[in-house]
Amino acid sequence: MQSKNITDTLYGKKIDTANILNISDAKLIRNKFVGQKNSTEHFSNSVIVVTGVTGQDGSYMVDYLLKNTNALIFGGVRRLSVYNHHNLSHVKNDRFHLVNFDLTDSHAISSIIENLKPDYFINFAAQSFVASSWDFARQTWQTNSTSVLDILESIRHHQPKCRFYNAGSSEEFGNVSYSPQDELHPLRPRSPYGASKAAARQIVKVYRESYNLYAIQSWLFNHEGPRRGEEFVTRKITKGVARIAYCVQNKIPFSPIELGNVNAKRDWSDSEDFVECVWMMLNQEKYRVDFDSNMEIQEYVLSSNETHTIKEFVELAFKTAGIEGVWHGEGLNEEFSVTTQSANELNVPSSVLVKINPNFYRPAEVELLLGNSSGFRRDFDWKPKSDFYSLIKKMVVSDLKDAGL
Ligand code: NAP
Ligand code: G4F
Repeated sequence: MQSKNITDTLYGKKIDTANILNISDAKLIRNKFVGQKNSTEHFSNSVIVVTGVTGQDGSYMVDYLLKNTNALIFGGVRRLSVYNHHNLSHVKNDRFHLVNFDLTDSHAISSIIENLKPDYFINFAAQSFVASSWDFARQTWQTNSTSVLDILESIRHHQPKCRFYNAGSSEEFGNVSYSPQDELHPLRPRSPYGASKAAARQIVKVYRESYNLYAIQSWLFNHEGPRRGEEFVTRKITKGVARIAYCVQNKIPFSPIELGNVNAKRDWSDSEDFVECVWMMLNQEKYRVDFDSNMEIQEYVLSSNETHTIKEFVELAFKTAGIEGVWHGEGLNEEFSVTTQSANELNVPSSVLVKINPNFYRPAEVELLLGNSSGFRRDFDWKPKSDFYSLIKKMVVSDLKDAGL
């Protein structure tokens, strides 16, 4: 009984499966909303299905849509044994509902599209962790590729006017042949994950061209934020920094953060910037500054147009928490330790902040990613609000706050 109570109130919120609608109840809400529709414009009073809403991008997308549209939004969530809705716990709005939905169940996909007849289907659900894609290659393929085909088939049969967005990845470029990578760069994936997104890209294109669907997949370079999953390198670092900062403040000895390839380079943006771009891409006639009605809809690269090593991220994250460090050693013996000056000032109980653990190396690595999003920035007259420095600060400050600092 005791353990049930603890699980039920994990993250201070009760699990309430009654809040997750079955498809019949969702359909009633949808029909009532559509009955009250007061505009015929595609992007007004829309019905939108967003998948992956418990994750980073899906939850930010919901925030964006609730703030910037008058749409009715259904967030697809799969049944799990333990509550995992903490990225959504702040959302209280009559225009947002959760529906039971597993991407690997083609009947569920079909039922959602047939019954809810969405104007938009925004697919952020995926097996999104590259490192796990070697361990679960088939499940990655099923979730990231086959399911996309299932969604397209359902849209074509039941709701061909539905606009479909699928989250593609810079991992599709993989072993890059030139930098920066733009929309013309060849697909050279290095992981089952990258291959699954490249396959999805091809089928989205085929359905767009064969059936004249508004179906697109952008190339998203890495994007982060305080809601980022804790196994991805940025959040692993900022969580680790907060843990160590807490130990330093309370004079508790600490263990270092353990990382793999710290020389890899990534092009990092803010997830909150990108969800806005996704909505703009789905409404090109409204947001493209150069739009004319003969134009084909386009797929775009989204990136910061800067690349940084994992090492740089580490240095800045610790610096933001007031801890200065320095790299020394090579290969597996490389370490990031508190500088002598910082050690004296802070009177730290341990000195090694980061060490290398080869278990975090991958069977094949993408060493460098650097995007060129000038196409999107030009066509939509858009620029990001966040940069590398403000992103790190936002993530570290959030994790320090969670640690009570
Ligand atoms: P994320 O935080 O890992 O979220 C993934 C979401 O997918 C979670 O809500 C997860 O639900 C859901 N999901 C996984 N399998 C599912 C299934 N079988 N049925 C229903 N839902 C399922 O990922 P993210 O960072 O927000 O990324 C969103 C999308 O963008 C993904 O497609 C990812 O591949 C792509 N992308 C991300 C980045 C990036 O840097 N963030 C870059 C390029 C592309 P649970 O909570 O139940 O696990
Ligand atoms: O944070 P990561 O796990 O992200 P990765 O592999 O770049 O994938 C993310 O971005 C893709 C877009 O390019 C998305 F499509 C994908 O869904 C995901 O969101 O790793 C970043 C880099 C890699 O080079 C990795 O080898 O960091 C390196 N790294 C070094 N040590 C580590 C670690 N990565 C993780 N996760 N954990 C480490 O300890």
